[in-house]
Amino acid sequence: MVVFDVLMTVWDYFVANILTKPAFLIGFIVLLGYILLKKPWYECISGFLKATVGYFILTVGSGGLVKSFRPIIVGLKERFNLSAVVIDPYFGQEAINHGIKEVFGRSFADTMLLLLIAFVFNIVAVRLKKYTKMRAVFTTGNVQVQQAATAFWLLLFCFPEMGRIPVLITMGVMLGLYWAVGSNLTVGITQDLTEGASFSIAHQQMFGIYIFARLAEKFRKKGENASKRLEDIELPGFLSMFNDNMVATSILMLFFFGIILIVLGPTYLIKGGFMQPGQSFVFYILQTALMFAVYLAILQLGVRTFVAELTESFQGISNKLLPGAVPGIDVAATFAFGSPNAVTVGFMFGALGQFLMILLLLVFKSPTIIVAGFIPLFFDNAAIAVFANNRGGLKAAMIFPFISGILQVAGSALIATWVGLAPYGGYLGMFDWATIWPGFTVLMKFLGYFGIAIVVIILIAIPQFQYRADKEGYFLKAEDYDAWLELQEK
Ligand code: ASC
Repeated sequence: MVVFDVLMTVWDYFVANILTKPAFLIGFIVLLGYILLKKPWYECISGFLKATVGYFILTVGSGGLVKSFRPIIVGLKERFNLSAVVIDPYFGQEAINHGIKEVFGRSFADTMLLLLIAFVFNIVAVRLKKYTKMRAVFTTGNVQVQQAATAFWLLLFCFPEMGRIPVLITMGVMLGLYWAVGSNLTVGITQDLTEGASFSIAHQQMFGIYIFARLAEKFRKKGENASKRLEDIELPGFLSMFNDNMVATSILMLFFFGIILIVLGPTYLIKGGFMQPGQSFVFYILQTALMFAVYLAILQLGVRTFVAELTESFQGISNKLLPGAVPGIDVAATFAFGSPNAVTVGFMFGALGQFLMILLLLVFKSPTIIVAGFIPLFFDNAAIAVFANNRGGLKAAMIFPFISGILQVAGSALIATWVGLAPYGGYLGMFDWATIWPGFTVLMKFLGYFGIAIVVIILIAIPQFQYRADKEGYFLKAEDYDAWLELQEK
């Protein structure tokens, strides 16, 4: 028992300081990779520092966006005293923390243990990739915690009597598989987008990205009439100012947040501590909107800082420890690839879809009203647009985020109402959690343990189908993108 306690203490320390802090996790992965490549010690240290600093820069960018724009959008709820569910991962987690005791008489103290099971499970699955066909390790610990909380609620909703250990095992298997299979799904399309940067996505919309990326290909195949990619479009005349990403982002955000801020009004903004008393409202709006472009630029700088290190060093790991593996990282990393304007387009069309669906909920007097949250609006839909643009061009980059916006709201309203989370005011709301996971929940609720088995079988089967679709290129694409390109030319 003493040995177990010591091990758990070590693990808790690792989870709290490294596993749930992706900057350090990626830093240490780079360090380990360089050590395995037998690089001189000073290059190992440099690599560790550049990867960690770069990832922290990414976090400053994405965290700045979240901190500045989340309260503004949520402000709509407070300003108009709506009793509504905010779709946002942090609100979702709060709602679960509040409700879980009242509704199920439980609390979930086993997050650390769950992450242990799932992380080990993921690594073993990749080590056995000959059989599992799984190629990616999920490293974005901050979102794993939010997902664990949500999955815990969904599971208890289906199996209220399930004991502590069975819950832990079921969630370990289901979440571990979702992480391994989801990040594996995005390996090929991310290699295409980044031209072989050797990472994949580990976040909350991996299935969504994959489905829309594949659907986007339909737009490409139409020869002459193919939809152009954003980066290939040169706008004429005054519109040419939109060719510049910083200018385009600033103008569109000024428009978007300008409207919201005017609706909120200076009185609310001053009371809420957003605006200083005596500050010019016009310049407050201007500065707020322009900060969007600022944080986006920071985010992209961060990605550029760490990606090269990660690509090179991971060869050490994929040569020696986990053959042919790639790391799954935060979806924000994709915003530095493809057309930067796709990010803005995705955000805008996602917002259009979400607002339309919210309007429909109001019109049809839905028992649950949704308030759009910044994180699903931005990180899901911008990423979907980046991939859709890369594989299908501009039209795809407009249509799919729009559809995603509709699904995020409709799916979240349905699931949050059904499982009883709505009264607590929040739901995770990211694409997979508004579509795929509600689907899993239906299976489990109506088929019981048999439903769990079906979910597990579906997840295990997905990489097998991917592999069978391209036996020759499947592993090569993750291991050596240039060699894969050559294979395609043949
Ligand atoms: C999330 C979440 C965040 C952001 C971040 C994006 O889902 O909880 O803090 O997205 O990971 O970079």
